Amino acid sequence: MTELILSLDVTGLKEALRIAGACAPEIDAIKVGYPLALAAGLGIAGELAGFGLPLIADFKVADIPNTNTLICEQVFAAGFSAVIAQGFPGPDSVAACVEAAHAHGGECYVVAEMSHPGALTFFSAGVPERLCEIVAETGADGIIAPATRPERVRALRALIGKKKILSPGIGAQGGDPAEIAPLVDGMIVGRSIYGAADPAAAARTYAPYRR
Ligand code: 3DU
Repeated sequence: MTELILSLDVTGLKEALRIAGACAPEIDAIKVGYPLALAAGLGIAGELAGFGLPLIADFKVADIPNTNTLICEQVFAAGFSAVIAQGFPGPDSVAACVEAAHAHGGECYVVAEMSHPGALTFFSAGVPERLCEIVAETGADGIIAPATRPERVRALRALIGKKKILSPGIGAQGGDPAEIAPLVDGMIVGRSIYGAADPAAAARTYAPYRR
């Protein structure tokens, strides 16, 4: 199954709730990042809980293990069901996020490769492959991989097997849902849904790619 994950990167609480409510029947999860969490507070998880969808905290957690644990405890106490961490701080830092997530019955995803052009400065030369090894070593639940580079998603799939791949970069960043959906477990879509005049209708255009 390929899920549709709404990246809710708006900065108004009312707007966030209006868009989430309109899109809820068309999506499988909501991703909240710094834009909304900093604007509305971590309590946004409680506000969104009523829609009955998994809530992914995209905080790209990237600190020492103890700080990662403290961050993730806050994330899961607030009601999120998954957290996204960076893998470059190393396996012990990732393990701290995975342990906190699993202790709360949640999930932890690790950024293996980012989707924007400049990502290749550091997410190259074997680094994403090493990050996939860290995912395996730590028992993380999956990776974030770029919809803008389907060939890279295929290469990373070969390394992580049945673990999940969630993929941002569809729509506004140029990724094609028809090409990426068969390769991944979750399509992460932000602006092309929440920025549309009718977000629910925009979300429905992804229905053919939700399997
Ligand atoms: O480009 P969009 O508006 O569809 O939003 C994509 C979301 O996914 C956004 O929250 C961004 O911060 C996040 N993301 C990437 O776009 C690329 C990554 O490699 C990781 C996360």
